Amino acid sequence: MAFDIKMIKKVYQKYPEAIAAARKKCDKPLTLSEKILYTHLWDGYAKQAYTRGEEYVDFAPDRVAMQDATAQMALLQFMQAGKDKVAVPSTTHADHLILAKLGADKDLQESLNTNNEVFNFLSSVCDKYGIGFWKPGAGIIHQVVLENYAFPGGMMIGTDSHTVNAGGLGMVAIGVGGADAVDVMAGMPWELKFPKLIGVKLTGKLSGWASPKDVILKVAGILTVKGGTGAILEYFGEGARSLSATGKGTICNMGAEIGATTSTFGYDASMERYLRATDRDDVVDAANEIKQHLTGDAEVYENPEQYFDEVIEINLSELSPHLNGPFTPDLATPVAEMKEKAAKNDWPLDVEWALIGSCTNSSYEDLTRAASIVEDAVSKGLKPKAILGINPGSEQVRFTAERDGLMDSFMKFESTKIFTNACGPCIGQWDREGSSKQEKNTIVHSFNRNFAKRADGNPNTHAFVGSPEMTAAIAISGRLDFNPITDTLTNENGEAVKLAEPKGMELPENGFAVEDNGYQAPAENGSNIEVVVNPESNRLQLLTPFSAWDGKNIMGAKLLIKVAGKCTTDHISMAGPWLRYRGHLDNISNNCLIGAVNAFGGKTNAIISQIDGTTDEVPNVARKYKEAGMTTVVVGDHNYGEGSSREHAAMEPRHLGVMAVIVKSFARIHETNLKKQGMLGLTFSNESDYDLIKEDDTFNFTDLSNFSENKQLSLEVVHSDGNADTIKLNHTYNQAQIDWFKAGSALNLIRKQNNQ
Ligand code: MIC
Ligand code: SF4
Repeated sequence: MAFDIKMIKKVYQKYPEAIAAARKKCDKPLTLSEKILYTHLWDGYAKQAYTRGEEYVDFAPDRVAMQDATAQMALLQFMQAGKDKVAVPSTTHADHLILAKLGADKDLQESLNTNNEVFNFLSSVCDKYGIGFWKPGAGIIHQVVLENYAFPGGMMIGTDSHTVNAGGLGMVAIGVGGADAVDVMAGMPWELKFPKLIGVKLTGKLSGWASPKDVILKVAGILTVKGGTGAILEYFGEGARSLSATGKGTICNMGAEIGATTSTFGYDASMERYLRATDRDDVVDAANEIKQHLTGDAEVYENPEQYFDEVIEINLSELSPHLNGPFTPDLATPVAEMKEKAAKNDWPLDVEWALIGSCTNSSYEDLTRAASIVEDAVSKGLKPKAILGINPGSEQVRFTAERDGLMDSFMKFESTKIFTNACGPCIGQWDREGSSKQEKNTIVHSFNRNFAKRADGNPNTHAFVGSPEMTAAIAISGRLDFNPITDTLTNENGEAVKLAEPKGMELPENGFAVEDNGYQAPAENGSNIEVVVNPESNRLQLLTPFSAWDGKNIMGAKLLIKVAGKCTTDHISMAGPWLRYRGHLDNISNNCLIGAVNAFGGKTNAIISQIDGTTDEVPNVARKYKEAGMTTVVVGDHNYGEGSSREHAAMEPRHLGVMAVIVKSFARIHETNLKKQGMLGLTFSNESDYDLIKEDDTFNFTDLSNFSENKQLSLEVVHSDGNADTIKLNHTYNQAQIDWFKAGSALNLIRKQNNQ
């Protein structure tokens, strides 16, 4: 039986009438995305049609998911909201904090020792407030959600950008910051700008080495890291139906890498198969009753150009394997072109590590396809040149894979390392030998992100993203430019052999199995449970509310840093070793913007303090300004805050006295996180004004006291020679969001409302 089946049935019960109301107002055939959005309006059935990409709308998501690294801050905020219990089914998953080093068992035990305080905190908060807790080792949040909670036509939010993975089961699942999760858990509406819609028509059928991962690697190449911003990608067509549900999950998962709000697929037989295999016949039965509502209307898919804002078409039969990277997930290269491109760009060709796993590609099907490559290589007398590392997605996948001999297959390579069912190297939780040497090197993995320093902390590690089967093939060849379709390898007997095409199994023949799935149900009544946070703790710190705006124009602000080029959330608040401070705002603020490149001088973590002219690390300078009672601003380039949902990237600058972040453009989640934390997230009206900003400028927000919806703000930039430029700044704040700014944060408002 599925978790929360009553809630799912209730959602489905509403569907026919809610969709009828939406049809009436929209007066046109509906896409799947619209159906899900209009059935989840906070105010009940549709009373109007919304303008995509423009209007803010209140929604009522069905559930919330959080992972350990973001849940700490989300739950610390929820504890301040004054509620006894969460208003919708919610779960927390312990997956990010486990370091990959020696192998699954030892690493898990070590992680339990080092993170004990945090795991106990999460476990007791969950117990108290009615939140399901998936213990360390249970698996990666998105794989566990897909296996247990995702349902066609549902809407969920999660404090992780790859929450979008649940689109593989036909959900609208959206990544958010913790403060958004607090809204929903506190029983309040959740606001989102009504997304634009991009239709992706998939024709043909995958074959040979091409995999679902290659679909999204190709889409990323087409749309780039910001091409999906503010949009839902809806996949359809015969090609879509030919993909497995977990394959669909892979495609939706990496939609985060193109900035998409989310991605989704219509309900089909693959989803039915997956739901049944994961013991959810009850969901299938309920879904089948309203089947026609759980996919887009036929007219939409016949004439997509009329109903989507943009349409992309991909013929799966023509798709070839890709490797994307280095340093950005949208730099797509078909493997057939890698030889030439790698040589031209001087990318190191020798590969030391090939890693399979992450929420993107750690399903049973993924492991079977990769294992088939390993088996083939062994049978042909090939030995791997690179080390193969594997993180299974969940305990259920691991247990079943072990039962079915897949782990034995991987272990036929002596050097293989099986790590815990967790994020591991994907988020820098990897104790890679020798990585401190800063050597230029290449790794290949089946993850989704490959930003600089992300996997092993070494800025010179060139990480490339590929499918699990390509990753396995590269582990064997040890070469980045290996093309398994055309190239041969030399085996132990000196013979030239070719790898066979991967073979996989969508679902385990004998069904999934697991002994202990690692789930901990919350207490029925948590009122007596005490959540203790030690005031001396290094890891956890209760939050002190940010102060409210004094209503005056901000005058005399200084530049903290003008960032040049790519600035992801990994640059703003690095993960890896810093994950340990995710529950302690003051301590984690010591990583604030340390990865961002200073536009003056091109270095990271070296800026000049305008107080005393000394060069110091970003957090130190920020603390000096704060101590001196001076406000600061951050200036940045395009797609600022791309990547993670971590609100630390907004809270840290806020904590250190930054009041405004002014950039050419924002990534969606980060922009909202800034607003939620009571900051000004602004964009240059004229992009080239970025070039006007000098290191020792002073900033005056001259009309902030009239901050209002749809009205630009003016910024006076006073240069050290006394000259000044007045420039215009755009913003996307609506009235409610302006109220967050005035209150000092969205949470301050909630608290106020609860105390009334
Ligand atoms: C990531 O993949 O970057 C993370 C780590 O999962 C983040 C969340 C976090 O920073 O904790 C994400 O994707 O949102
Ligand atoms: Fe974990 Fe990596 Fe997935 Fe983020 S992308 S949730 S770090 S596995």
